[in-house]
Amino acid sequence: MKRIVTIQDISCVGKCSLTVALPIISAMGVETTILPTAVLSTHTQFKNFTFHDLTGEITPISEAWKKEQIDFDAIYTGYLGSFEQIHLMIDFFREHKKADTITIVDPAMGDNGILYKGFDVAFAREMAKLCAEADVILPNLTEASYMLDIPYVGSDYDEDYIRRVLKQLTGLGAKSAVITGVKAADGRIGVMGYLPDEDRYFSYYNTHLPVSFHGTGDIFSSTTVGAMMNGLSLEDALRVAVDYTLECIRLTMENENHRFYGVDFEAAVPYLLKRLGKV
Ligand code: PXL
Repeated sequence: MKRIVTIQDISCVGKCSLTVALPIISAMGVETTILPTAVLSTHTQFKNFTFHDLTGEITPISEAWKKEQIDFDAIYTGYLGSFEQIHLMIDFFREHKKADTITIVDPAMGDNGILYKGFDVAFAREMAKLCAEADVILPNLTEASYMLDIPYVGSDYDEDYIRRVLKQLTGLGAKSAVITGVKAADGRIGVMGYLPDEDRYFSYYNTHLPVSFHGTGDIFSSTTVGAMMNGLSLEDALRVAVDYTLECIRLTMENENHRFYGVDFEAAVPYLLKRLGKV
């Protein structure tokens, strides 16, 4: 069984970061070890939340794993809370990346042109340094724009524009880049990616439901990681992630009593497993 480690916060209530990565990647038949970077009562989109930083735990845990010779087929980082945590992730990659370990960075920092509470332009520039070290990076256009220090263009773009941004992203050093939440000219939504080694762009879109839920970026990234660990290429894994995320949103909309803070990803797990041919 493949083993990955995902490094992000635990938002106890909120259906994001580790509380979606752990169940989704595990359900896909991949051992999912975690390195929690902070414990919050909820994610930061709630009015009241607590935040307990766990930065001091990262190096001791990493060193203990090294002594135990625990290694990983993939290292997947998500929401990080400080400059120091970004630097520790760069160290973690150097310590734990074997020749065949895939590193995936979701620079979860913002959406719709706005950075989440507590982040600024300087943080985004620092996150770009972690992206430089990664095999795969999964920003949305907001995060990409902040990391590259270019204006956020909203919905006012075409595929050519996204191709230019992707090229700039791989220029940072990442081995491949993907932009999530890309809107196609025909109204669908999905991803565009660039593989510099092959000098090849790709895209994949599906239905755009006109709603927005928190945590869908984390569901998307987790699914991409899990699908790659099931042997899919990045491009094929992204197709599964687009379709599963859509299914999560679709089922959430069908549920009159859905939570306001996240999607019913649990209800769509059977779809995901069928899609991977596991059931
Ligand atoms: O889904 C991204 C995310 C993860 N973790 C925390 C967050 C957010 C987005 O706001 O607040 C704590």
